Amino acid sequence: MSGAYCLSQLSQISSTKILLKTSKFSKGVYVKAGATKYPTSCFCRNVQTVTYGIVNGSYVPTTSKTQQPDKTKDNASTKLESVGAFQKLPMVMPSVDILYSALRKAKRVPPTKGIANIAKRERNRGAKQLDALMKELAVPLREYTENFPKKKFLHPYERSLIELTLGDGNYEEVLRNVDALRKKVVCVGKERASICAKWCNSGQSLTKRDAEERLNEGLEKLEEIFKCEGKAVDDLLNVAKTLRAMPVVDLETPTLCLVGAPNVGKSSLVRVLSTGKPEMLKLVCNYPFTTRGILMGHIALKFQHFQVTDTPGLLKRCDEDRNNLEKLTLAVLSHLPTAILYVHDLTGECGTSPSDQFVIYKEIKERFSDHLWLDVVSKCDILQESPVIFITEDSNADHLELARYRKMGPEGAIRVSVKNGKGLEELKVRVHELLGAQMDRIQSTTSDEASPELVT
Ligand SMILES: Nc1nc2c(ncn2[C@@H]2O[C@H](COP(=O)(O)OP(=O)(O)O)[C@@H](O)[C@H]2O)c(=O)[nH]1
Ligand SMILES: [Mg+2]
Repeated sequence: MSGAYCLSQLSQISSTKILLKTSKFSKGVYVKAGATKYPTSCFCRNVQTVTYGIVNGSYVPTTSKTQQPDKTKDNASTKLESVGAFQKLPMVMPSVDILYSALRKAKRVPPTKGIANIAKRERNRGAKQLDALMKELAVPLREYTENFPKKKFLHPYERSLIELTLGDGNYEEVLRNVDALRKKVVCVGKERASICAKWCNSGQSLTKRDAEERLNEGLEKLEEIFKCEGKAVDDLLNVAKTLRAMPVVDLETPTLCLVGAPNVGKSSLVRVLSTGKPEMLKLVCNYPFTTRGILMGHIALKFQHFQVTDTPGLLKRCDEDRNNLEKLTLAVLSHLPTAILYVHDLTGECGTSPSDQFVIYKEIKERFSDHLWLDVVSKCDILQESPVIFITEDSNADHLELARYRKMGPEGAIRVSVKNGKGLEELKVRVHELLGAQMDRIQSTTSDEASPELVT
């Protein structure tokens, strides 16, 4: 293994790995869902947290103690992965490393023993070396295409992450390109090996020199193909790196998710609430964003472990106009069982007017009303007595609820400041209560599904 390869592999290991845990649950279970039976097994995975089945049209976590052989590998359109699939992606070698390692190995392949005739021995050596090169190049590519999960089998949260960060269809396209390269390598490799193995050409038997030439031509051809089209593998390597760096949420650990407009103080609060230093998870959005980060922290309280994370800020606009970072926030809230800490900045500092924040808040609250919820008004150290009204707004059009929101935030909201510490103790207590309630929810869901009706 080359040094370059080792380094590149190391760089692909994400810090978020620590969030994964080995599952106690088995896989490959059939859950009876109404009249329809859906297999929920997951392919090629031995680490799993919660599997998802489709029950009455929605994703429901399923667990079981029995095991079913994985007979449904190819036809299970309803097989769904648990979260954490990105941390289990195969390590991808850079294309140059695959190529040079394959060339080195192929060139060491000796001819079959006991061939006395020199020309024949050379032909045999050439054919074997070309065959070996073809295999050394094709095998890793096959492993990648087989072991990168099919998007449709992923947990909906991770499917959204793929679409939002790589762009719609790009994940599949990269895998298709890798497979096309593999097919080409196999086709050309076989063809060149058989040309090399031929003992004659137009009635003239091939000499040792002819065989050597054919071997070199074959090696060069395969090398050329791999050099020209190896970009597919490097694209896959980048895809793997990007996906491994994605925020991972363990579905069995209660998670507090901070939501609100941009710059309202979400990340600052994640830092305050985290015990230990939160990790910065880079969101490498190639289409069309540059690198952004999301803070992910952990809360250890009274022997319990919780997760806390912020989300990209939401603006006042309709879903069609939302950028991918905003869509990511919605994906987190739609697909993950998180408790929400909604942050309101009524100071006008964040750039989104309180009335716009009110509109966003109302929409999100309505949409995700089933989530456990806590509201905070941030930056109370600089909060003025008189409500902030942006010049562009018509304050006469205010209704009572908005006027109240501008002044106090939503009913029951806690006022906090990370600058002077006000309200933080109360916030921590309330957050702990909220996460405790979230834990109860998770446990009751798990025990509800601990004994699903099994169909064998
Ligand atoms: N005065 C004051 N500024 C704050 C407070 N919390 C956050 N900020 C500032 O508000 C800005 C945005 O904060 P940040 O946590 O990055 O917001 P996010 O975009 O919602 O994650 C930063 O400049 C913070 O220093 C606070 O309690 N008081
Ligand atoms: Mg932030």
